[in-house]
Amino acid sequence: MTNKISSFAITRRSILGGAASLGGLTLIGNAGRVVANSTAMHKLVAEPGTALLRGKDALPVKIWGYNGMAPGPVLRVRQGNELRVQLQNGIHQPTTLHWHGIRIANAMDGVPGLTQEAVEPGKTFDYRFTCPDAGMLWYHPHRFSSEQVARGLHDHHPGAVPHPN
Ligand SMILES: [Cu+2]
Repeated sequence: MTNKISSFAITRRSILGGAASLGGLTLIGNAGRVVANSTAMHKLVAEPGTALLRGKDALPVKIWGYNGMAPGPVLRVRQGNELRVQLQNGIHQPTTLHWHGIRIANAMDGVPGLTQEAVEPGKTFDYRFTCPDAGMLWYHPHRFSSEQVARGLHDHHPGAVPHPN
């Protein structure tokens, strides 16, 4: 497995196991990266990577992941704080980041053709919003979602974790 360590601001390790089920396949990804209470600009690069299927004879499989990992990093944000994430598109399809279930301004909601233009290959988009509610939520692309999520572009279910003060 390629453990691609990104420029992501890692402040502590997640206790989550790093496994995610995708359409009956179980991927053993990297343990979730947790970014605690940080208002720095974080970077999520949608890009190819590798992961191991579960099993003693598992072989690496090609995936798309955030920072090359599936699932992508856990983003832990204190309720009421701002989350800033730069998405960089390193795959060959347009993509976005949708913040599933988080009550944010439409312009940050990542629905191409409705709330923003899709982020073309090689381009970036800066997401910036305040997390109003405590909860365990997740992020994923909202362009060609059935393919992009299935290939590994998602965080843990749940993933982004605003929590109470
Ligand atoms: Cu969703």
